[in-house]
Amino acid sequence: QLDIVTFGEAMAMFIAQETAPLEKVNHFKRALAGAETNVAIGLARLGFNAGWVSKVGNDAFGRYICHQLKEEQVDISRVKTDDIHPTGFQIKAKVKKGDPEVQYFRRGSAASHLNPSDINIDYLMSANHLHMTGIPLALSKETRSFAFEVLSIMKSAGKKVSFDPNLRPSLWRSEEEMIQVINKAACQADWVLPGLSEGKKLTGYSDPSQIADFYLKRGSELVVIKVGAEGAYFKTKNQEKVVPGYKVEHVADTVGAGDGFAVGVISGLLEGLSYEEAVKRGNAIGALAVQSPGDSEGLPNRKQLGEFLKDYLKEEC
Ligand code: KDG
Repeated sequence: QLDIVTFGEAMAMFIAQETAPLEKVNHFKRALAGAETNVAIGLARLGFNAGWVSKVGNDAFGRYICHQLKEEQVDISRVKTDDIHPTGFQIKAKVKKGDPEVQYFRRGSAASHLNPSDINIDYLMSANHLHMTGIPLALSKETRSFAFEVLSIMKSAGKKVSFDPNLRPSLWRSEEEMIQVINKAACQADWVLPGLSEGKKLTGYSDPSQIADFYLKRGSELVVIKVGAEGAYFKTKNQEKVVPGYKVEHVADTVGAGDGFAVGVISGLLEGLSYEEAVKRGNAIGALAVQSPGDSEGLPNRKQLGEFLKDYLKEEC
């Protein structure tokens, strides 16, 4: 039995160890990347049974990804090995401030060949919740069909769905297509978790309340909009609130913060926390995530989360 299932592409990631343009960097450290695997790892660290569905190549990167996920107790029993197509990878710059440059080497990867024939209904039905992001919608026609079919199967079975748009414009042919396809998925989700600039791009509104209304009117239960260091704004049919973020002394890397945020919100709601408490936990895990250079390194276990919140309360007094 799974608490949550997710799917998408994981990649080997090479993080620059020197602050320089990527073409000048000589030293990289290997880590794991993938928005959905970040969320699965974060939830597993908090004690949830999380399963991830995908394809990896029959190569060193594919074996590395599976090894890391097994170590993290993420269920990978439905991950297939593709003997023809390789595992994708990415390189990430080191920056003093702001978002680092990322270059992908993923076109035609094993994961981008995930298609509807890879769906195992029993496996999906064994999960209570689906978390998905907009990335698989961009990877290929096959992954897009896979994603929409999984979404429809889970919705028809009455399961809740969380959706993080995770806009990656470089993976799309056009902005119009990106907006149209992402919104088609987002509007079927129960919990929609965009960043503010993503929400603006997707809805055409700049006010968080109007962005939220766009999805609430189309059937979503909850919209949570990340507003960076300031925290997050959430809205439901009868409640709305800005939940302040946590102060972070040193930001090592902003990539992965949104996935940490999703871990907090999803875990909180699955545990029955109020919307506000769940968003607060999202802010806390987002704040922990930005303090480490890897995407998932900073995601806490229960003890680390408890300690962070305790220390923070002390500082506030
Ligand atoms: O959210 C973090 C992701 O951006 C990163 O892990 C890589 O999944 C990734 C992607 O496709 O950008």
